[in-house]
Amino acid sequence: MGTEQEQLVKAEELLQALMNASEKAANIARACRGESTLFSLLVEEKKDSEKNKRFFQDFKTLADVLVQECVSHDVSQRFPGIEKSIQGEESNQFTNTLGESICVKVMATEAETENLLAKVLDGNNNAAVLLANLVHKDINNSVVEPRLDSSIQLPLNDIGIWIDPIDSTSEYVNGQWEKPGVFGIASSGLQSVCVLIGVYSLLSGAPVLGVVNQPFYAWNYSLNRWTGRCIWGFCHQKTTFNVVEKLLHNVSSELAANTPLDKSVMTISGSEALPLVSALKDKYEVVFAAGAGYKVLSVASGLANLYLLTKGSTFRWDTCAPHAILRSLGGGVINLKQALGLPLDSLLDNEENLQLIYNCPEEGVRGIDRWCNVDGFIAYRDTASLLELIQFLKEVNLKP
Ligand code: 2IP
Ligand code: CA
Repeated sequence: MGTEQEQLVKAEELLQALMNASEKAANIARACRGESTLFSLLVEEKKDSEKNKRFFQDFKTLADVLVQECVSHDVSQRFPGIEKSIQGEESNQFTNTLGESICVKVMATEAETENLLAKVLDGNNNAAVLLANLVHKDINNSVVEPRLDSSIQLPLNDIGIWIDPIDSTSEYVNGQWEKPGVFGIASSGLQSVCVLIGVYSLLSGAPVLGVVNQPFYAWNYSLNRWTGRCIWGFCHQKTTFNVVEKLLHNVSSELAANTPLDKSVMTISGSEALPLVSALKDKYEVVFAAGAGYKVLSVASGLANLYLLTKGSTFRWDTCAPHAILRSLGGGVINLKQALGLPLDSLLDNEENLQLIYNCPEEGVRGIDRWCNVDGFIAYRDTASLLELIQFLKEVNLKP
C-alpha cells in the first residue's frame, strides 16, 4: 500500500464493508429487542422514570454505543487509518455503579469483549455473552446489484464517516409496530428505526456514499421475525449509482396507485408549529413521521416528494447517509435559512452550494451543537418540487 496520501480505496469495497457493518448493527438492534435477556434491560430502562439504578447510563445508549464501535472497528480493520475520520453520535465512555469509568470498544477476542461488557452491565453475564457474540460474528453479504464500477476509487485521506447507530431512538425503545399509512409512510414505530452510515469528502464536505439499514422494515410471518432492508446511494464527481431494491420499486409502484393527483406528499416532524402545518396542509398531503433519517429516506424512496424541517433538531449524523442517496437520485438536502434568503430565480444556480455539508462544525457553540443542522433543511427528489415549496414558504412568510 502507498503512503496514506496516495492510498486509494475502491468505492465498491468501501460500500461492501459499510453494508456488512450496517447489517451487524441491525442484528444487534434486533437482538436487543428480541432476546429476552437484553430486552428486559431495555424495557427496564423504559419503565424506570429515573435513570436505571443498575448503571448510570441507560442500556439503550449501550446498544447505540456498541453498534457505533462495531461499525468503526470493522471498517477500520478493513481500511487501516480510516478510524480517525469516523465520528458518531455517541461517546463510548460508560460509568458503572462501582464508579468505574469504562471505555466500551470491540476487543481483539469475543471473550475479552464479553468481559468488558459484563463490567458495564454490572455482572449481567447473559447479556454480555449475547452481545459479544453478535459483535464478533462475521457478516458477509453480497453487495446488492448494480455493482459500483470497480474502477471508482476514493483517496483514503479524503474520506470522512458519520454514524448514527440507531436513529429514531424513542421509537426503538417504545418498540411499537405500526402499519404504514396510506402513502406507505409509518408515522411512528420500529419501521422508522435506521442505522445510518454516511461517507463524505473531508475536503468539500459533500456527501458521497450513504448506507441506510432498516432493521425492522417488515415482519416476516413465516419466519416469525423481523426482516430488514439496506438501501445505498453513491454520488461522486457526477458518477451516480444507487440501489433501488425491488422492494423499493414495489413500494414506489404502490405509491403510483395511491398518489393523490392534485397534491404532492410532504413528510414532517411532529415538532413543527401548528400554524405552519395548517398552511402546508392547504398545499400538500402532510404526513407526520418519526425518525429524521427515515423521513429523508422516505423522500429518496419516492414515498414523499419533500421533507421540510424548520428547526435545528437534527445533526450531521442524521442526514449524511440518506443525503448521499438523494444526491445519487438527482435530489438533495439544502439549508432552509440560506435558501429562503436568496431570490427564487437564483436558487437553481445555487443548488450545489446550498447543500448541507459535513466537514465543518457550526461556529460559536460546543458539544454536539457543533454538528447541528441549525438552519433547518428541505430534502427533495426533484428541483420542481423544491422551487414550488420555497416559493410557497416565501408567500406564507416563513421565518425559520
Ligand atoms: C432523532 C430522531 C428523531 C428526530 C430528531 C433526531 O435522532 O431522528 O426522530 O426528531 O430530530 O435528532 P423527529 O422525530 O421530530 O424528526 P435520535 O433518535 O438518534 O436521537
Ligand atoms: Ca439520530
